[in-house]
Amino acid sequence: MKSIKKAITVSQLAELLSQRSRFALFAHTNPDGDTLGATIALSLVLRRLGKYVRIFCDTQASDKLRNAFSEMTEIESVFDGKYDVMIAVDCGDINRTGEFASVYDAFGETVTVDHHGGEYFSKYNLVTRYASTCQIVYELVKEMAVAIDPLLATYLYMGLCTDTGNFSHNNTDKNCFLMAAELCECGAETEKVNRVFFKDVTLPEVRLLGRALGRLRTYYDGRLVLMYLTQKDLKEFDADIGATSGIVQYAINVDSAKIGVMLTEYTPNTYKVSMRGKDFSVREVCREFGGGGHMYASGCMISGFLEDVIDKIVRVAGYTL
Ligand SMILES: [Mn+2]
Repeated sequence: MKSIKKAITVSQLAELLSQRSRFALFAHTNPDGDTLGATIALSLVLRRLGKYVRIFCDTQASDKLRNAFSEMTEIESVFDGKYDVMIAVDCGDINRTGEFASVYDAFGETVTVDHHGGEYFSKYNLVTRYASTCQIVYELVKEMAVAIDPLLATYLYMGLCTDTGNFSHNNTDKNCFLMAAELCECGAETEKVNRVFFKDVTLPEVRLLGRALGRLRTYYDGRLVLMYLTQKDLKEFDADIGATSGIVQYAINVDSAKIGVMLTEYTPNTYKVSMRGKDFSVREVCREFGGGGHMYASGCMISGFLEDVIDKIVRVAGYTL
């Protein structure tokens, strides 16, 4: 256990980085655009300064991402090497470092760079409540007076654009647009980032979406919108469960919907349930089934025959709808 855990400023981090030479960076488990963008951006900055850097993440980025952004293929899933400093990027708690949590926790010189604002778990903590961790790395880049080339600009843009839902969530403020403007000027590949993260779908994904939409059901005058997919569907389109992740959004996007529900058969007769709420907290509904999550985005697992599972969800949601 580390004894002191303290907050540091951007300039203190810049100084610390300049004094050390070997760095292990950690992106969070099931990496998103922000952790990947911020971690790789930080690695580019450190290497530009002549430092030795390796990046670890216990989950590989998707084929789609690795094909589009070659730097992502350098991310390692097995820990190795000797370092002066370990940095957890975009991790709100130590469990976000996944399989590296014990290695990380046992090390003395650790730094968190994050925007979630959880409890400090590193020796040094640069935690700012921005929309994305990439904004903190951007400040660091400014502080260290590193020139922003198109590659660095692209990775900084990646986290900014994905954690703001392509500049549409309510965390999007003037500073997000100002940063985006400068990154554009520096040659960020904004169109490519936008396409890969927000537009590209695989054939199995779009076929599953079609199947789910064809089965759309509504309850309570359209306030509950529900869809489902079975293991048979997944097999038919040669898809894994990850290919269904965006589908629930189509349910909640229906203008009358307060709750959007997507059921996917995970193992025979056990359903992974994703819920989205609109001005309505779905967390309580999921808690009834032993799940949880955020107010407007929650999930749970329910076992049973499909129609029984649907009946249960409709009944429980109906208490408060
Ligand atoms: Mn983030």
